[in-house]
Amino acid sequence: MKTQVAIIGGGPSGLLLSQLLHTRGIESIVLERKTKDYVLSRIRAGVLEQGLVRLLEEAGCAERLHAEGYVHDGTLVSYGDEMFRVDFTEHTGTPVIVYGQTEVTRDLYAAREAAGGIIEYEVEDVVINNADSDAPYITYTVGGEPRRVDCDFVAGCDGFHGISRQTIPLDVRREYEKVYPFGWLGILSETPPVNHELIYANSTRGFALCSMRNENLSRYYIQCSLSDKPEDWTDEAFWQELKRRIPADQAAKLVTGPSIEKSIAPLRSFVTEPMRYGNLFLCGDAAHIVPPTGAKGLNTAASDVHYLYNGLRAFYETGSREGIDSYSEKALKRVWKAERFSWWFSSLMHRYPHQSEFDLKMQIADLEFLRSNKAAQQAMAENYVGLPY
Ligand code: FAS
Ligand code: PHB
Repeated sequence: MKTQVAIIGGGPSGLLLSQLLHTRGIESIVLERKTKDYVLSRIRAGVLEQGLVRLLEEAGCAERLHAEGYVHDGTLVSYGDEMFRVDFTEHTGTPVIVYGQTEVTRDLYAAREAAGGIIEYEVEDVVINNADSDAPYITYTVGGEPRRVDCDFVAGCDGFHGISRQTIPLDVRREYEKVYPFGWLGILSETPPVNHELIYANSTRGFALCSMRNENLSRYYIQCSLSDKPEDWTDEAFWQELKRRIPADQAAKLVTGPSIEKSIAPLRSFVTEPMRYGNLFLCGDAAHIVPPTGAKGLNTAASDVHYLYNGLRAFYETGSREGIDSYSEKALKRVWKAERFSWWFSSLMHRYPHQSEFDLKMQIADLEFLRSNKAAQQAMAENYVGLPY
């Protein structure tokens, strides 16, 4: 097969790029390792920045998002029984939209299928050949049958465990990583959310987050040990622990119920530089990872896609290489700001082993400052709703 852009990975990055390219008549093929159902079974992000919303509108995939998504003008932050609100719209004029990544991915699959987009599922043995040439090609197998796609460009959208990043030679790649000494145990329950806005909770027992997907589907997280397994936690134990980490008045109204999904996500900050090697461009989790505290994972994948889409569009429409040549530098500038915010918010809200009494006092002082200072709230709000592309 021959195409203009070969995209490895059928998650939100790869699908959004493919759909945006399609709107400009640029051909692509998406190669996905799993089945569509498997991809849609993953429970991931829940908060969308306006930048991602605008990209989905440009891709013609925002109708359900606007019909079913929830506009959130702010968030709640608690510490012990204290709680305050950071008003995004007051400080930035911009809200966020609460709409699950699963639904974003579902909408993107539907759009690609409606447009006759080529998506190959259950691909294996994917290899990017001649990435640093003008004639890269992908070899892979489906059901043991060898396949090949010749292309102009390759978009590596295959996530943290994909092969694209590994294609960049070690003497070219520089990697930066911070692994956090805890994970997030998350559950999904068919219960009404405890509050109509998210609650980020710092407690002496560890971090907790109260989120939602709709008025009868809630998403909750508690910081847990890296040695924990989901099966170590009964639903009852989870609910009891969550109640001990959020303010008493919120715990009193928490509606509990059976979990329909329970998983543990490890937390890391990770960036690989550069995000380009010849005609291979890395997007999203293939290039960077953030702790989900600041809801930046999916949203930073979106800004990568924005830069790469516009670079490829300029190349095919005008012959200009400026956008693709500046892709890595432009994307990384915003990636590192998202890394900083995610690291800062994680440091503020979690309990770390070996924290001294002084360290804990500094956390509370930081929270009190955020509670009382307009400039501090503005800075947090600007990062949370999404810095400019
Ligand atoms: P993805 O990992 O979503 O997609 C990559 C795709 O490539 C996958 O479908 C995979 O099957 C495929 N693939 C991998 N290797 C391949 C190969 N060799 N060949 C072909 N295909 C291949 N972000 C938030 O903002 N909030 C959250 O709460 C949150 N929770 C998360 C929980 C977990 C467990 C994880 C792993 C991530 C979480 N994230 C969260 C971040 C997440 O939302 C990512 O930022 C987002 O999925 C990025 O999208 P992609 O870059 O498309 O990568
Ligand atoms: C979620 O709803 O899954 C969610 C929301 C905000 C975050 C992380 C996860 O910061």
